[in-house]
Amino acid sequence: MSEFKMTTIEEMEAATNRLLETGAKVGADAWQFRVKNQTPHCKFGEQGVCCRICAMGPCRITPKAPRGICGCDAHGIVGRNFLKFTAAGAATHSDHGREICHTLYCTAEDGNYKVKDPDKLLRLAKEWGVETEGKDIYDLAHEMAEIGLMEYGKPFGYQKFLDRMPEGQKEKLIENEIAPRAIDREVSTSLHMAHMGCSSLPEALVKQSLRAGMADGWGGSMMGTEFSDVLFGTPKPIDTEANLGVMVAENVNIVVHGHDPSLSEMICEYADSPEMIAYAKEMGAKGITVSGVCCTSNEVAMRRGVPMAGNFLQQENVVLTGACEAIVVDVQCIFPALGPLSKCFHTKFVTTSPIAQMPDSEFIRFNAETAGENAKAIVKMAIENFKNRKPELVHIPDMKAKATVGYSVEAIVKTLDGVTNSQVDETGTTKPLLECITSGVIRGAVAMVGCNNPKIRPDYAHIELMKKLIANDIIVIASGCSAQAAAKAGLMDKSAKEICGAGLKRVCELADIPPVLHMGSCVDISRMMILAAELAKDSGLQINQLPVVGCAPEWMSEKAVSIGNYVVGTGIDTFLGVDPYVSGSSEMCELLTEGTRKWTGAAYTVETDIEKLTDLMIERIEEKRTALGI
Ligand code: BF8
Ligand code: SF4
Repeated sequence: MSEFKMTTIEEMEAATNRLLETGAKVGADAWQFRVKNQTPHCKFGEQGVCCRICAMGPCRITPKAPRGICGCDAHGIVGRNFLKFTAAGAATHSDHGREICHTLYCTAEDGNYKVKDPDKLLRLAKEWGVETEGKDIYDLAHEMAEIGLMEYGKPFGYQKFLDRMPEGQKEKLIENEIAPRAIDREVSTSLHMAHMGCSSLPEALVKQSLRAGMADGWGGSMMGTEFSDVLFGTPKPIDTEANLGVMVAENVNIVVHGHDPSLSEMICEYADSPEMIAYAKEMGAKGITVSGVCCTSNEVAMRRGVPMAGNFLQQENVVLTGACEAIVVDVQCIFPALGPLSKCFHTKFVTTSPIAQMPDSEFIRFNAETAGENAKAIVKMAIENFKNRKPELVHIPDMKAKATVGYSVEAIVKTLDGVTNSQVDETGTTKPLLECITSGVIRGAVAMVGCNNPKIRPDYAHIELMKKLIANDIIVIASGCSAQAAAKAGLMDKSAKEICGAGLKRVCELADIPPVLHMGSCVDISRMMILAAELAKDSGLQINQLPVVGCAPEWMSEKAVSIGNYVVGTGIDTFLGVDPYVSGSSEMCELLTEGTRKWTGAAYTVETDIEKLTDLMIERIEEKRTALGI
C-alpha cells in the first residue's frame, strides 16, 4: 500500500481558521473579511466596460448608452482596458528583469554580488555573439549586463532571445507584428495606443497585447531568469518543505516576500552566518529560520532549499502565527494589509524597494552597492525583535509537506536523459522527454502557473487540476503560487507518483522525479517557453503542434495577463479559471478565444468550472496528439 498522504484543502482551511481566531483576539483584519465588504463587485468593472481614460468620463456602456462620450463602443473600451492591463504586467516583470541586469552590472570578485554560474554566462555570451576569449569573467558580466539593458530601449530590431524559437516562428511573429521590439517601447506603445483618441479597433489592441506580453516573456522575464541564474546559480533538484509548519517556534523567523532574489539571497546569506546565529542565541532563540512567501520564496527554494511558508493568499497567515519576527518584502504581490496587521503583533514589516513603499512599514532601502550592510541590518533587527514576542499569541500550524524543487530547463534535460535511454544523452537534448511523449507513456504536459484569487477557493483549483492531470499521465510543470500550492499539498514529493497514471508513474520512478516539477517563480515562466522551444526544435515541430498547454486557474494580477499573452503568443493554448474582464465585448471574446490562432496558432479558453477546465485541457492535449498521429 502506498504511504503517500496529501495535505487536503480542508486541513489547510482549518489551519487558516485557527489563525484567524488569533487574529480576532488582537483585532486583526484579514482578506477573508475584506472580500465580504467588496462583494458583489461592480458589474461594469467585471465586464471591462468602464472607461476613465479621459476627463469627459468616466463612461460606462449599457444597452441604453452603447457608446462613451467620444463615441467609443464596448469593444474598444474592453480592448483598451485589456491592453493597459497587459502593459502594466509586462512593465512589472520587465522592470524586475532590468533590476537583475543592474545587479549583474554591480558584480565584482570582492563585491556583494558575484558570478555564481560562469558557464551559463559564457553560454549566453556565445549565444549573443559576444567575444569571450581571454576576457575576465567580471568584465564579461558587465558587458552582458549592458547589452541586456539595451534590450529595453534599443531603437531597432527585435528581442534577441526570439532567435531561440524554432525555425520560421520568429519570422511569422514579425510578419504579424507580434514580434517584440525594445521592451520599453512595447510598454510605451501600448499606453500610447490606449490613450484617448488612439486605437479602438479590437484586432489592433489584441495584437499589441500579444506583442507587449512577448516583450515580457521573451525579453524582460527571460533576461531576469537567465541573469539570475548567472548571479545566484542555475537551479538543480534540491529537497525542501512547504507550508506554515516550516516556521520554527524556538527560532527567530524571518519571512522573505516579493520577487527580486537580489534581496532574499542576501538575507539568506546573512541569516546563515555564524555571527548572526550566535547573536540569535544570545537573544534567547535557538537559531534563525528563513522561509518565504510568493515568488521570492520560489527563487530561494530553487537555489538554496529555503522552505516555502506559503503562497499569495497565505501572506497574512505568516504574521498571524505570532512567531514572525520580520516579514521582509521587495516588490510585487505584497498586501498593503501587512502594515496594519504587523502592528497587531510584534512583527516588523520591512519594505526595501523604492518601487514598493507602504504605510506602517520600516523602510530600509536596499541597494546593490550596500546590499551586505542592508541585509545584516535587517537580520539584526529581526533577531532583536525576538524578545518582543507575545507567547500567548504564538501558534504555528503543524502542517508541512516535503518537496523536491529546482527543475530549471538544464536540470530537466539532465534528469530526464536517464528515462528512455539507459545511457546518458551526451548532447543534452529534450529527446528523451519527447520519446516519452510520442510513445504515449506521457500524454503531454501542462504548464500550471499563476496566483490565488479569493474568487476561487484558495489552492483548490491548482491542486484538483494537478491531481487529475497526473492521474491521466500528463506531466505538470509549475511556477509561482501554483507551484507553492502543489508543494503544500505534497504533489512535489516524489512519493506523489503513487497517484499518477501508470505511464507517468514509471517515468517518475525511472527519473526519480515528482510528477509536478517546480520550475521557479513567475519570471521563470520564461523557462517553460525555452523548454517548449527546445521540444519543438528537437522534434522538428512548431511549438503550437506540441501536446502542451498552459493554465492559470486562480490568477489575479496584471502580470498574469501579460504571461497569458506571451504563452499564447508563443503558440501555447492557455486556459484561465478567472475571466480577464472582457465579457462585455463579444468581439474581444472572439478574438481572444479564437482570433489569435491565425497569428500565433494558439488562443485562450476561459472556464470558471474547474472540473470542466481540466477536461478541456485533456481534450486539447489529445487533439494535438491525434493531429500528430501519435
Ligand atoms: O509573480 S503567482 S500572486 S507571487 S503574480 Fe504574485 Fe501571482 Fe503569486 Fe509571483 Ni506571479
Ligand atoms: Fe468616455 Fe471616450 Fe473619455 Fe473613455 S475616452 S472616458 S469612453 S469619452
